Amino acid sequence: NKQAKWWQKAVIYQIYPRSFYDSNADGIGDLQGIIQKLPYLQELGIDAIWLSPVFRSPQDDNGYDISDYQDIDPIFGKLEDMDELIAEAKKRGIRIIMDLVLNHSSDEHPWFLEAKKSKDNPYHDFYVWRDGVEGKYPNDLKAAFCGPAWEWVPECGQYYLHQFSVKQPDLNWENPALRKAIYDMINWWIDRGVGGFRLDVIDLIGKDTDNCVMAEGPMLHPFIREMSSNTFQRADLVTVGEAWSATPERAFLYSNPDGSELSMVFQFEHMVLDQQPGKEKWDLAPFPFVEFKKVFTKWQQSLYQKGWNSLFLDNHDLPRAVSHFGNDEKYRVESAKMLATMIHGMQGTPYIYQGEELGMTNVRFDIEDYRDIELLNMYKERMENGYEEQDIMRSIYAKGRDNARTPMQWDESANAGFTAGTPWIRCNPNYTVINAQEELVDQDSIFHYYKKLIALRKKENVLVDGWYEPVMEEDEDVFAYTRENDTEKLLVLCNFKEQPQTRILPEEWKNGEVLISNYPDSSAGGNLRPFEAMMIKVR
Ligand code: TEU
Ligand code: CA
Repeated sequence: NKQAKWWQKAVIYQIYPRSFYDSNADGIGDLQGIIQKLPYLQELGIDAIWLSPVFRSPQDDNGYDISDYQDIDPIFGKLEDMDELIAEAKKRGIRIIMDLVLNHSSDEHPWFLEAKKSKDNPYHDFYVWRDGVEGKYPNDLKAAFCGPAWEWVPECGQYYLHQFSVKQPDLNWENPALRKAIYDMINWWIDRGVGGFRLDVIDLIGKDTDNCVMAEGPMLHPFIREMSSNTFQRADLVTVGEAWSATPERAFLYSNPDGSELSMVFQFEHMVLDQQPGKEKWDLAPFPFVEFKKVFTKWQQSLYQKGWNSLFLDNHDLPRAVSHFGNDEKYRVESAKMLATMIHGMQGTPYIYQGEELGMTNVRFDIEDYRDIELLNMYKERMENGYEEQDIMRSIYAKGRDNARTPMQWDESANAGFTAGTPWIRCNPNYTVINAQEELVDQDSIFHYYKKLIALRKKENVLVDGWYEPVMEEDEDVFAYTRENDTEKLLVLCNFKEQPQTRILPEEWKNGEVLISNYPDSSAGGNLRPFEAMMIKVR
């Protein structure tokens, strides 16, 4: 039997640093703040922290616009703070995963400042340029944050490509000198002791610009393999690529067990089902529950022994899991635990997004209180295009990225105990009832439930290596599946609805041992209360 890799048994916690904990009262979370909260994370039992970008950045897109990959932004601290975080986390058995944004840099990166001076500048070719005349774009490509993906630079008489904001010019991976500079930078971080990397929109780096192919371009996998062999393979790291376009077939390459590319990718098929096909995430559609289950089945079964899944229901770009898929009012606690059971029972590496372990919820602000560039650009564009304001706001409440970016709710004191100053974004007013302090003392809290789930993953091998088989896949209310290896078999049973359910379950389950459940007296009798969930060991 092949030995599992450390990251196949790990649970990873994502921190969005500016919203986690502010140590110096400037209203922005920082590295010293994370260091102070390490005991909390150790208590939860996680193995690694994925840190959203803390590199030097003008913060146009909250750090996903990097102007120096080898320094820390002063709002977060200094390089020494980063070294201290790596060392302090290590003492607690926690590795630090950094978030590399390699598809684009900031327009304030020294490379771009040089590149835009002239066509002959040695750095010009670090970015993607096309000749043209002002006012006539090279093609119709649109930027993710609204408007055309091209920006005119008079000094060069050329346009540069930016798939995200104007301040995020795309890097030109075709240029070997750029690739070498990136590999050197990655190795510099590996030598500083990081535990791995999350690779932002990695599916975009192999683009074929002239044919408007951005995702999964022809050079994508050759570039990843070259990067991996020059960097990641030097150490026992975890690497996770963000790949919105991934299919299982692609994931075989990305997460090939031979280690030639990455450890795993984030794919988003389960996250985009409740939007209108071919439209934007703001164009809401009903949530197709049966389809949702089938997407999980497809990924669970296809990647079995051929790759590795990332398991998640939220992150810094997505709505809060309990608001998105559960019930964030009457059954908030039950449904948050139910969702956790569903995702932590699967094969792959589970990711917990900060505050998910508390059941933090979406927020409803007035437009002035939002901060996210994507959301604000969309609001402006749709207002100009004559959309109804209330429809725009409904989309923002459902899908806006700031839902996930309100400050971590530590306690019931002012500003949720996140800062002694004025927070960069308002807190969710429900922090007086939803906060870490309350949940740490309450043994039945969502926090303690996550703690148990994490501990269970360390104990039950079948959670790591078992085959996934769906049960009652066409059922409109219940999400059920089994996990099975040579010696063990587990049943995961989740009621996704607030209505009680009765199902006839196979005899062999009825005498199983309830390993964990979100009601004090669950049994596999086939009666499920609102959002009831359990894991049962059948043998
Ligand atoms: O997100 C990738 C991405 O495609 C996003 O635009 C995504 O579609 C959107 O946020 C969903 O609402 C990554 C980062 O996770 C995101 O925070 C960055 O803004 C983006 O890349 C650019 O670096
Ligand atoms: Ca601060």
